[in-house]
Amino acid sequence: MNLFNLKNKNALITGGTHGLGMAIAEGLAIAGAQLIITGTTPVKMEEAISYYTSKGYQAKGYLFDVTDEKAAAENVEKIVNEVGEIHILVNNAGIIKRELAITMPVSDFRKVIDVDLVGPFIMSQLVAKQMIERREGKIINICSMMSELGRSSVSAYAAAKGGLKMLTKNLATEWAKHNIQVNGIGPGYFATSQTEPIRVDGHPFNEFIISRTPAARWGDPEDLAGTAVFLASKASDFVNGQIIYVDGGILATIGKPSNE
Ligand code: GCO
Ligand code: CA
Repeated sequence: MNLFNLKNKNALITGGTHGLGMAIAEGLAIAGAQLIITGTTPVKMEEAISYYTSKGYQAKGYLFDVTDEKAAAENVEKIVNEVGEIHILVNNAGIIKRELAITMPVSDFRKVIDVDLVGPFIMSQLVAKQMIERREGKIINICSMMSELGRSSVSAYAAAKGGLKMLTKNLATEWAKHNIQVNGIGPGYFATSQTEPIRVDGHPFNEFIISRTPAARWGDPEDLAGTAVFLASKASDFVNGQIIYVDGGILATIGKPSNE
């Protein structure tokens, strides 16, 4: 099906060295895209690139911090020279700090906002400049359940991810006329290293998530690939500013009593 084909497209995935970013990158590669992976940890980058290459995907890695606007600008320029124009940008890189608001150091709050919200702004601005010239582009922001819901101990993350949802709508508003589609994916609770501390068997949070999710399981990172391909492809050319929640139904329901 032509609509979902990503042949000859270059896709940049921030934080595509592990977790959800890696599963999204793999989905895009299977649809035909060339991968540009950014990250900050050399060892993880090496492992990721050799994984992608072993699978037969084309992948090149760039080490820089998305919150460093100078490094980001230099690297985007380098990428365009070495790989070519960026057709698809996935703002996936993110961090979380689980601390109660009453005692959370302001510096931690700022750090989360910087990585999860300012980083996507910096990358979108840089990449959109060439997308506007080409009159074509796809930007996908990785949002969260916390784009819609609060949870004790994740105030900075929720503020950043709620902000990222609104940034998505605003960028879509400004850039739709240039044929750039800016949308978001809101993953529910997925089995990744980020959720590992709260996912252990017997941990009350593990049971809570399974009972709170109509699909009655944690998401598998591969569950995101189809939505990522859709939002990266021609199939979504008139979809602007939407957040698609891939959450096993969490946001669809009020939940159920524990005896049900
Ligand atoms: C948490 C989780 C979440 C998830 C995810 C949910 O502590 O509640 O880590 O924040 O990572 O983003 O959509
Ligand atoms: Ca799997």
